[in-house]
Amino acid sequence: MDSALASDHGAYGAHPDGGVYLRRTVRTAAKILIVGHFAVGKTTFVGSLSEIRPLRTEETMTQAGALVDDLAGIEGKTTTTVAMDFGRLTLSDSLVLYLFGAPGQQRFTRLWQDMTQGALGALVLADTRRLEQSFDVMGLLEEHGLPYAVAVNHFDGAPSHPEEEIREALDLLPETPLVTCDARDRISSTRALISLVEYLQTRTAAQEHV
Ligand SMILES: Nc1nc2c(ncn2[C@@H]2O[C@H](COP(=O)(O)OP(=O)(O)O)[C@@H](O)[C@H]2O)c(=O)[nH]1
Ligand SMILES: [Mg+2]
Repeated sequence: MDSALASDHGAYGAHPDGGVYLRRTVRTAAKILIVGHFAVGKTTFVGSLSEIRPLRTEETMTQAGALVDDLAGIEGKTTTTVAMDFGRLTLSDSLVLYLFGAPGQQRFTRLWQDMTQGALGALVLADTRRLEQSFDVMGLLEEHGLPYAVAVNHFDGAPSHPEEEIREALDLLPETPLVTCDARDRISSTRALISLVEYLQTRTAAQEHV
């Protein structure tokens, strides 16, 4: 053992199994889900934000998949997420987010059992051209008791509605944050995630005062 390590152990009184390293990195890691229907921009969002090369599990859509996935209006898309996207974003000195992008199609319901384990909350991406397609994913989050914020991912040519109309169409609770973003833009996507994290922090603080 070198002298620096030896003195660290002395200073922190830590077991020489590495616990000392955890104490010195005062970081909270939070697991956050990025969810939404087919082609809403999940892979793009995680890719824009991740500081590590995002792990993607995509495969070329098969004919069989094409029959199931609704391709109306998005004919150019030839791949779809079959499992999940994974990325990491350091939001501040004390907070690291692990991002799990996951499909909302009903046939992936089982994946949700695993994916929601340990997750703090979710960002639901929505598209104003197909708002009703967000209900499945919001329903799944509610079933799993996971708090969420909604980010409307703005696509070119998609109608923009007043916030109140979108809230009403999605039947959002008054406290559920609703923001807009461009999943291709890192700053815009980071802002959307910050709204979710702030919401989660407010909820935690409120629960601690009950
Ligand atoms: N115009 C526009 N296109 C986007 C945006 N986000 C994603 N896209 C495109 O929409 C398509 C579907 O996005 P993708 O991230 O693969 O969706 P996913 O199925 O939810 O992972 C891709 O061709 C993206 O380049 C956006 O904010 N604006
Ligand atoms: Mg994807």
